[in-house]
Amino acid sequence: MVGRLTMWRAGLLLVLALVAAGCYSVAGVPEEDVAAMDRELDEVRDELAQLRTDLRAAEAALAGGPAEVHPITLSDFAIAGHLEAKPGSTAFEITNRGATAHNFTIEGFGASPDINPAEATLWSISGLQAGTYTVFCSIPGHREAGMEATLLVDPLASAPTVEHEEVDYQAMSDAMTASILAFPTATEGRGNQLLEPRLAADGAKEFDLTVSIIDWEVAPGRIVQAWAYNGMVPGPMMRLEVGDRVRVNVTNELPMGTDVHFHGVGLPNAMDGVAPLTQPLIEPGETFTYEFTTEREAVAMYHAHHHAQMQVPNGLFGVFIVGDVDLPLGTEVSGTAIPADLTLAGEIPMVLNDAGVIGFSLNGKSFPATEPYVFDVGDWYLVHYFNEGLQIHPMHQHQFFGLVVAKDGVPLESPYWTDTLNVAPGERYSVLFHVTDPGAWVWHCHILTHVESEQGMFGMVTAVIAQEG
Ligand SMILES: [Cu+2]
Repeated sequence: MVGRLTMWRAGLLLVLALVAAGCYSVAGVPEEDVAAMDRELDEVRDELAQLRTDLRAAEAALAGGPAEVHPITLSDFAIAGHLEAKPGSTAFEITNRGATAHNFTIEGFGASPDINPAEATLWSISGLQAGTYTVFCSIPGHREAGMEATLLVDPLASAPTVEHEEVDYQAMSDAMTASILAFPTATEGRGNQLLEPRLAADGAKEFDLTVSIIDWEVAPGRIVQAWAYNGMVPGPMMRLEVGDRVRVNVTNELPMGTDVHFHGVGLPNAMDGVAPLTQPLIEPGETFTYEFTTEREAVAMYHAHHHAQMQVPNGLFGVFIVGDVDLPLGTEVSGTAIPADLTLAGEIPMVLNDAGVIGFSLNGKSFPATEPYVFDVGDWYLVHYFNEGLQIHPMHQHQFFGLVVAKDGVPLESPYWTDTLNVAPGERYSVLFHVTDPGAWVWHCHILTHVESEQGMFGMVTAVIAQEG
């Protein structure tokens, strides 16, 4: 622009010079020279016209200012920010403060790209017409979990404030304190309930599983549309002995096909639950029967294999245990004796999940709806971790070391003590704990965004309450 304006001044000088020359030509400059000067004058006029056009465009841009940028914050699971905009061209600076990917979708208009945790993107759009729009995250389950808000598009919409966002640390502290003191909060529904088999005429232990979509209170007041076996998340627990003949009748009431894979159980291939490879898909309304004999001990789980990336995180998982895990009783591990006469005060299945409508959870519940475990000092308890999620979870029990006694149901030749145990998707670990000290001892995943947000504690946290015996 500066260059063009300087040229413009130079042009003016040239015009004046040419006008003076024109006057002079009347007094006797050759006609061909006058014609050349006229051509030059025309060129200068053209250039001036172009400069005026450029100047008007620059003035208009300055008067209108750049398109307004509206700050939007996405979290698990809420949408907040400056939710009003003027029609036409606008932009959203979208920050993901959650622990999982999210996007910002304007109903009937379009969606921003998916944004990873701790990242931000500038989404510029045009053609947005005046009206009231529902905005949400279109990643399955996130809208239902609370990521929905209203965007007002109006010529009189307020402009976003440009000053930097003030962090209210006191409010953050208060929120954390309140969220922790809310533990435990009772919620509707409990998963992992033991399903007693029906003894069939041929001696088989028979179970019925019905698969359907249900309302599930994953956290206090947070109801999601869970995909569930027998109306609970995790599905009912099945416990068997080695050598049992097992029959599991699966009736599908989902809006799509499904199948059931028994993960970690030795099976005939036709019973492996991988449609369409080993069986036809169980279509809506159909029943399929899995039938096999348990051949070895197992700390296993059952879950959908068809569209597992959606069906499992949404709730289609359960615990399947055959026999008991051998404990290294009467031995010494790294200098600590394991009593020969040890009896278990509790055996806890702990199913980990981190995605779908259930999200970060222990046994289908998010803190403070997770179950506390109450023991006396001196008690021993056995935990089976099952990771049905999509991420690793280093599970940390405060104060008590855990003796890892089995991996995927197989007893370890050399058990080992640990206070933090990383559990990857698909893995199961069986861990023996000794309650040595009284108090409320927190027990949680140590990926901190799986347990805490700016709104406080949530997700994969519970506690062992150890009482003086
Ligand atoms: Cu985790």
